Amino acid sequence: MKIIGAEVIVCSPGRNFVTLKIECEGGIVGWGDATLNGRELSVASYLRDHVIPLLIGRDARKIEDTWQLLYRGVYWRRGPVTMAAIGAVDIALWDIKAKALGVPLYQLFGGASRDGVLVYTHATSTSVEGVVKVARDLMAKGWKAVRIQTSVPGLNNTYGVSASKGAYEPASRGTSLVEETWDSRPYLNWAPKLFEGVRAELGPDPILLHDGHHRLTPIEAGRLGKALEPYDLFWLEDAVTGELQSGFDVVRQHTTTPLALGEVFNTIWDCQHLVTRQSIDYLRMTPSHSGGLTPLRKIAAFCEPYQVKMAPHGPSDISPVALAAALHFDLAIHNLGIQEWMGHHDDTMKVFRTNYRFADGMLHPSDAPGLGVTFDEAEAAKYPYQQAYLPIARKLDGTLTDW
Ligand code: GCO
Ligand code: MG
Repeated sequence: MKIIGAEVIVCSPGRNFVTLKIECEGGIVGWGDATLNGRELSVASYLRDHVIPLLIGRDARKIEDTWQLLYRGVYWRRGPVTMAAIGAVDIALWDIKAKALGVPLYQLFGGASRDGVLVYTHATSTSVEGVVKVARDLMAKGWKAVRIQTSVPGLNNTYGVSASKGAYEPASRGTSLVEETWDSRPYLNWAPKLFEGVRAELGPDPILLHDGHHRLTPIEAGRLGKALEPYDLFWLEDAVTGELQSGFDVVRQHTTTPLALGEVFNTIWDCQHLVTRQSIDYLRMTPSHSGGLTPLRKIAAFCEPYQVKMAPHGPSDISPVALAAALHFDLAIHNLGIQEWMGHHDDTMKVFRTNYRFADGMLHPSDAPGLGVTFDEAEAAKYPYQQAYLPIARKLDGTLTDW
């Protein structure tokens, strides 16, 4: 099964996506997601200029060997651009293999370990009352798990809260950078009050999550986790940036609130200490940004004996192709925690046609052969790429800080 063609398609149906198409002898086509929010064209070039010339003529069935070639055979390893490019190739090759065998991809990973994948989505608002209303509406639609974010009194433009009405979308089009403000003190005082108010209204049953988006120091995160313990969070995500893996040992000493981390990680080397020290509970790595399903399955197996569960990142900047890849992975592995599913813009769903099934708070990737997602190239051509950037954050005195 020789690879006879590969193409990168950059489009912007609601937001930017970089999609890889790999075509084989016999006509089977596989799809991969190479989207890296705010740096899309760098991955497109990496694929077009450096990876695709190596793929043509290779046997599409040799997924492990191709992965090793693109990772080990380059000398310059790791990093978000490299790993997003390798991830797109790997996802597309798994799509091809499953299509060639006529099975949904999860069957190649040992079959389904569960009936469906528990998913969470986002409830955001400027107030406790507002976020409670959004969460209630979501639960009425069948959601069992909801991430709660609100504005922080005293801070402008907090992470996770839309400036305009509608779903939260962090990247903004054009070249002027959106600036958020950050100060840990008002946030640390606000977050426990927020969850006290939400639990008082929603009761003990709903699964509630929260994302700190890398902004606290380890000791601040320890204080927050401790203050949130009475409100039974499923997790506190990205309390501290992940580069300092031992920082999470400090957080862990101070709280039993479960900790999640890893949406910006690319390889097992980003989480090795965190996992073996058992200083996190959920690992947020996702196939597209982590070099694909081949390494992510190994990472899941590495996490299993340490009781760390996988919980792939699934915001709108993960395309429906990578989300489907994550769902097949989630359905099959033993140590699944939860899957994020933020949903996509209507225009995105005109380009990517999915067969997901949502019921009772769970999502199923479908039983169509392969990933179960098709990409409409003619429709994609209607939405040309638009430059977009993620926001930045500054402290109240103007110092640039982690967004
Ligand atoms: C999440 C994430 C996203 C990121 C986004 C950046 O938990 O869903 O934190 O909202 O900010 O993926 O591109
Ligand atoms: Mg996050």
